[in-house]
This record gives sequence, structure tokens and C-alpha cells, in this order.
Amino acid sequence: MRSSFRALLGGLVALLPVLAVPLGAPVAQAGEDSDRSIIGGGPVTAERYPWTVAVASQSRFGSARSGQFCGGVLVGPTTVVSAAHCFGQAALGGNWSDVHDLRIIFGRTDLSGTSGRETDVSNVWVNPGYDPVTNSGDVAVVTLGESLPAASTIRMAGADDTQDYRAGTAAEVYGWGDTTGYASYSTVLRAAGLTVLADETCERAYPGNGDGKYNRQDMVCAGDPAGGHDACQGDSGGPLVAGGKLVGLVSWGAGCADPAHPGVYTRMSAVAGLVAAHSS
Ligand code: 4AZ
Repeated sequence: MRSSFRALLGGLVALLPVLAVPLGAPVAQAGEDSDRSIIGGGPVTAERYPWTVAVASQSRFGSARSGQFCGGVLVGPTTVVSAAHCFGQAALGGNWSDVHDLRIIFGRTDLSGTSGRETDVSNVWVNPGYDPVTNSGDVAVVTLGESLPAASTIRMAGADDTQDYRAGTAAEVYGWGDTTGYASYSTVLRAAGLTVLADETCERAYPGNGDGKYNRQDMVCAGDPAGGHDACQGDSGGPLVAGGKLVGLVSWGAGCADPAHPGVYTRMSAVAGLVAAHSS
């Protein structure tokens, strides 16, 4: 399966079985640790991790979960980084500029409520170098129509910060995505503890035979060697954090929480220049 298909939720993906997860796997409740709950950690609050934001459109994805369909990360008062694949035809069924109610949701732990703030979007720069076959270059820069607090931003890891996320380092991923592999999207923000894995691990898992091709230049490999903790559908574009810095964006992988197929993240240090060039 290609990530562009896995990327999306809404009614469409809710109808598609996620084949990598065996039938009969237990369905986890929010807040419960489970072998198959991606984000296998547990619920957290948006107040505590305010740079984790939701990308939403109620017209496209319904109102029950505030229209959330991807994650994003606040890196400047009017700048959110997310995944390129969140803004393509496969995800939105059209051009982002035709989605009249595209919003960034800030400070809303529980998407069934109205806490926090919603801001409109004045521009989306979708990396023209994004390759939907290999999944390389999966980054987009969303410019907000109004400012959010500078104190709520997170710093992006740069070229000098690679020691912060060398293989074996603990990292955390955040999102409102699927908790089971069965399109059970979370209403509350969740986080899971992961380990940054060696590039070789993802190179072996993703040599380029259909799932995408791992490229250590612009991707980071992270997961749970025992399985059970991962990002999944709906988490795309959200943060992978290590050493207090944003080191990756949820991008792709084959299935979810399968130890043989770790999660693949856009390498922030590789795209930081592009993000800076397209920030307001
Ligand atoms: C997705 O399609 C997706 N298990 C995100 C992360 C992973 C797989 C799919 C990694 O949004």
C-alpha cells in the first residue's frame, strides 16, 4: 500500500481494511495500552504539547472530530509544518485552495469539544519535490491567517543537532490518528514513546518494492523494536520529538505498529532550509 492511500481518513479510509494488522487484533480504548494501539502510549493534553496542532476541514472530513485529518507542528507564530501528502489530491480530493474551511486547530486536546483556537490558513506551500512513489520530500508549510503564541512553538532540529536523534535515542510522537489500525481515530491527543532506529533498519524494511523507498538523506526511522508503539493513519504531518526538538514529521510506513515495518518520518534537518524559505 502506498502512503497516499493510507494517509487519509474521512469516510473513505474508514471503509478500507488495513491489511497489515491481523484480523482479530484487540481494539484498544483511548488511554489503554495495547499491542495494537499505535501511539501505544496514552492520552496527553494539548496544553502540555501546544506545538502539536490539528489540520482540519469539517466540509471534507465531518464535524465529529472537528474535521481533523492530519497533524501539524507550530514552528513559528504563523507557521505550521506538516506533510506534503496531507495536501494532495489523494488526501483532499482536490486542491487545498478549494477547501474553503481549511483550519489549524490549536490547544484542543479533545476534538469533540471547542476548546483552544481555530485559525484559518492564508497559504500552503506544498513541497514540489515531494515524490509520492518513494515518499521523499514529504513536507508542507502552512501559513496561518492569525498569530499563535510564540511560546507555544517548538524548535526544529538542524544540521548540527544530529546527536539529538542518533539511533537508540528515545523519541515521542503525537497525534489524533488511528489507535488500532482499524480506522479508530482518536478524539483525544495521544503520545507514544519510540526509539530512533538505525537507517539500515528502515533501508532493509523499505528497499523500494512498492511501499516507498527509505532515503536516509531526508527520512528518519523510528519505532518500537517489540512492536505496539507507532504513528498511524491520521497522525501524518505531526511531530516526532527528541531532545526537546522537532526531529521528524509523521510521513509513512507499511501498516502500523508492526515491528518489521517501522514508521518513517520526514527528516527535519533535511528540510529546515525549505521550511525557512517558505515561512512568513
Ligand atoms: C499515514 O498514512 C501513516 N506506521 C502514517 C504513519 C504510518 C503509516 C501510515 C507509520 O498517515
